[in-house]
Amino acid sequence: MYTVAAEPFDFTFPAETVALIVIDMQRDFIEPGGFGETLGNDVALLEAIVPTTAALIGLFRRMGWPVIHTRETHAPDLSDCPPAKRERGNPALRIGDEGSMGRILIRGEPGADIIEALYPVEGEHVVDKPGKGAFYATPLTGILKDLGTTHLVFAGVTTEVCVQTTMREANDRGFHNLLIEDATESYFPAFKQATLQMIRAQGAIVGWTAPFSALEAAVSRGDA
Ligand code: TIU
Repeated sequence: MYTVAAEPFDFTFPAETVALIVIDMQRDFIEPGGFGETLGNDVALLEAIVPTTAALIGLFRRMGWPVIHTRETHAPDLSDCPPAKRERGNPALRIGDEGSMGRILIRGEPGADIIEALYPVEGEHVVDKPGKGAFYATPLTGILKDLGTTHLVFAGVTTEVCVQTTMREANDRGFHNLLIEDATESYFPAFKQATLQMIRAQGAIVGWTAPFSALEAAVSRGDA
């Protein structure tokens, strides 16, 4: 077992059954002109976590542990996008509209793809999800069952929306969850902090949180 100095207490995981889930590190959320910006957000904040997230992915690749990427996307005919989602708010552009990186959040469009710095490599699963949670209407449950996964490490955006929703889904499905604090970000710094606190409150009611350096240190100490 590896032991990570985490909050609210140590997170231990076995090498054989751990996997990393990187949530929605897509151009549409991180670069100007995409979904995140059309919702009225300053997308610049999110770029800051790219180096740490790249290092986290690199660690899993070096260890030979599974890396799963998710993308929030919809079919070109919007058949998997409920009107309630598309009509929400008063965005400059809605899901499916033509933006500067192609149609907003549509599978196959440049903006819907993962940013180049974190691009998946051969053999890594990429899960397209129509909702905020990565378990809803996706093959993720089967992928994790096939891998034998028991412990999940989380990164990605945004902390309080797709990351938190997916962690709660995972928690209800019996997984042990660790969120890497400096590999997740929100358009709202206060929401990120609140989410970290609510995840680990009440004795890790949803999961644990730790900085990437704590996971790195745990891996350096080795399996014990
Ligand atoms: N708007 C926002 O904060 N997030 C999303 O719409 N999707 C994800 O978090 N991926």
